[in-house]
Amino acid sequence: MSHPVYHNLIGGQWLPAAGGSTILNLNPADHTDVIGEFPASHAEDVDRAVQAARHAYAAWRLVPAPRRAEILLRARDLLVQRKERLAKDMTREMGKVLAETRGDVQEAIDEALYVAGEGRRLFGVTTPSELQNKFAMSVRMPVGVVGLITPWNFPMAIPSWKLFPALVAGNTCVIKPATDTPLSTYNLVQALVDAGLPPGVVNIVCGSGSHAGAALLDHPDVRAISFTGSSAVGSHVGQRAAANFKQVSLEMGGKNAQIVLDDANLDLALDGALWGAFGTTGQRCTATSRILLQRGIAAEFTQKLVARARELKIGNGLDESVQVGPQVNAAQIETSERYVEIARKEGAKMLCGGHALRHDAYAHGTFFEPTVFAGVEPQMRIAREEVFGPVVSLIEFDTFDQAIAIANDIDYGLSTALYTRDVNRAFAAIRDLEAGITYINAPTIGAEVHLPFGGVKHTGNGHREGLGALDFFTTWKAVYVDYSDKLQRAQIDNAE
Ligand code: UN1
Repeated sequence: MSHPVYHNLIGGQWLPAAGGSTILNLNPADHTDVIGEFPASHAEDVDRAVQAARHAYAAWRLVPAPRRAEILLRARDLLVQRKERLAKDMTREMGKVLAETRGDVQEAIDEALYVAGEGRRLFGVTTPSELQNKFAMSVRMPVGVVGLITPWNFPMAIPSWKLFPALVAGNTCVIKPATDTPLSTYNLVQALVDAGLPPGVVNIVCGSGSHAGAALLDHPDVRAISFTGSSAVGSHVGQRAAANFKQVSLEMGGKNAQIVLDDANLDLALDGALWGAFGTTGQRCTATSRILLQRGIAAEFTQKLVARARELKIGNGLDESVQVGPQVNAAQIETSERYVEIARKEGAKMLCGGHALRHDAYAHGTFFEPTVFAGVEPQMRIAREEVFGPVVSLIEFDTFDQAIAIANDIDYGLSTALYTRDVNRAFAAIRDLEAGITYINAPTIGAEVHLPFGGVKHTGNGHREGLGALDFFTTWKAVYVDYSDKLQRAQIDNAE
């Protein structure tokens, strides 16, 4: 069957990769369903895209920010109109269930509204000068051409977190989407183009990280890189960007803990655990991958969790009754299988799941059963390393202080959740959990776009998306206006 062929978007034109090679994009629920063929780009394509972005920057930076924001608002309206189609495209492309891909498109819609408002804010700071008849202020300037490297698990939301603030601030962009999910990036950028975004302001270059991604990192005209992906790749991205004097924002892995105290509303904590661990088939950087259970409720919680995990309906996410879609590709299935083996060897007890599904309706997809390990000790690899699949570990503890210590005793620091009715412990946890995000009586997933998103330790390098993104996509300029009509020497003429 014939399938669509997509090209890169460079300077407003759709161009194949110079080398002519392509990558097939397959439906992870059914590999016989080909989404399309996308360019496998190399340094030459990236260079063209960066030149187009450089060219467009000259005019785009001068468009008043409120006007730039209006394009985002128009794109938002188009995303609202197209939401259902784009959600279906996304489910076909990366597998998560329709309710969730609708949520992913909605996140881009929310981001557009939030960031468009910033077009009339982009606040700077005025401050008194130490000298008379002198005015002092700080204003935000765009950075220039920015490179965006985005993952497959939120293939529209995460590109929107990066593109929209970059654009409203006056930057021009080259985006390299994950090889598993270019179509959702196309759909997002198409909305911007249809909303009137001038050619070259956003360029798409598809291809692998090692070719297209690396070329973006090395390109001398790219001023900043915003990356979301694994900590292993992020470390490499950070070092390479630093060697090229680029600003870099890294959003990486997690090993997120949900803590359940004896006094918690157990049913609420169960709902949260199931959604946090198996929503998006466990493929969120915010996914719940450790559940810390206080001794008094551990047995009951474990038994109920396993019973409910077994009931989850696995299948093609286009079927509205399905709760858990496929993993995105065969490599992710191998990772889940590998960690199941690691956990078993370490002595963890597998209570359900643990296998890829390959029979009948699952034969052409990459499906993995929701998997629960009990008897997990904090030092085990299964308790410390990110799996990025539907695999969750249960760890028991006696005291609240132990729970906080276990939660913190990992390399990552993205999201955390505490279920309790004790307000004092809730506030102590908010203070003491080492993470960029803490939820009280809500699961580890589900961040809203207008709060800061990001983590500490190996999860990030200090930047934040959402509230904070404009700090990354702008650079401060200090401005002094001396209206005294004479030379005034700071630190000298006004000295005591
Ligand atoms: C991610 O997994 O990379 O907070 C992002 C959440 C979503 C975003 C997740 N809004 O779970």
